[in-house]
Amino acid sequence: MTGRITSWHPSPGKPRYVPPPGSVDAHCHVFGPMEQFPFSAKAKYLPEDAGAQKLFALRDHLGFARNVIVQASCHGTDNSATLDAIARSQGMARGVAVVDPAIPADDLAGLHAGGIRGIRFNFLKRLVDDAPKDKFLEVANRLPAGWHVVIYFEADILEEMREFIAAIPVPVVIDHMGRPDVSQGPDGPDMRAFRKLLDGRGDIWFKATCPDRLDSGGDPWDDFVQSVRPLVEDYPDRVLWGTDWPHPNMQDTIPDDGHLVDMIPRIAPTEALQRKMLIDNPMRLYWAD
Ligand code: 0GY
Repeated sequence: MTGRITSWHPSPGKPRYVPPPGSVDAHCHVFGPMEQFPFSAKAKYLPEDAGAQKLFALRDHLGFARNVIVQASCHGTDNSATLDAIARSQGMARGVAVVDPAIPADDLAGLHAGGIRGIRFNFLKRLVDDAPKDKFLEVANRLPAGWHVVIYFEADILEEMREFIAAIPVPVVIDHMGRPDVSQGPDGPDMRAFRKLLDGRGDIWFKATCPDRLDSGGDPWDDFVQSVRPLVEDYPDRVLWGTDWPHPNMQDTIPDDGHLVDMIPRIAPTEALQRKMLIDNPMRLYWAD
């Protein structure tokens, strides 16, 4: 692997859009610091440190109140950096872990005590070596009460994911809507297939995230807005939003986080929708207790 990479904006702009008080950035990560929390030997990228203090400074700068920290693949199944960030948040962060499917029940309970409320199954071949569906299902069947599963996959494998997703016994959150091709528009095949997935179960949620990953047209991400806004409007109780900071692997097209926030009213055009997406929905999933 080559040197460490920086994938986040050095000085994101102040957004014009002001999120309602109590808003949750429901998809972000921490990297390191490496000296304290070394990266996994299996990591597919080696980022510069982007720890809790930087994340909380960004949260405040953007006008958010809370974070959901998703364990990034570069830390493998060692969730220490994520747990440390949650512990430093004074109750304002919760997390999603990545675990060895053979994890003992006591360790799951320990993660719960540390603020974890879900586990993530990553199916991106460029990020992980394997994604054993049978083992994933086994651990999904013995999660602590109130937890959910987060799944990251790309649109080209959605069809082969249907049976697996149907067998998951807890709510399911799909990262970045399963990465549809947003240039197809809201009625294109990718969005239609994704809607079919949502229509099959009332407890599948999605993150309306990562225009920078999904829209090759770039900022201000008009294709993303055009494709995603109808989805947010049609499934208002199942949508989450997040910055994706520090934007793993986006070193070539680093988004300005202020601009990401300014996109919120374009995909959730009413105050009621914004409240659901930024507060009510993530609070239900991550701070139910
Ligand atoms: C994301 C997307 C990516 C990376 C990871 O765990 C990760 O390393 O999730 C990606 O490279 O597409 O959600 O942060």
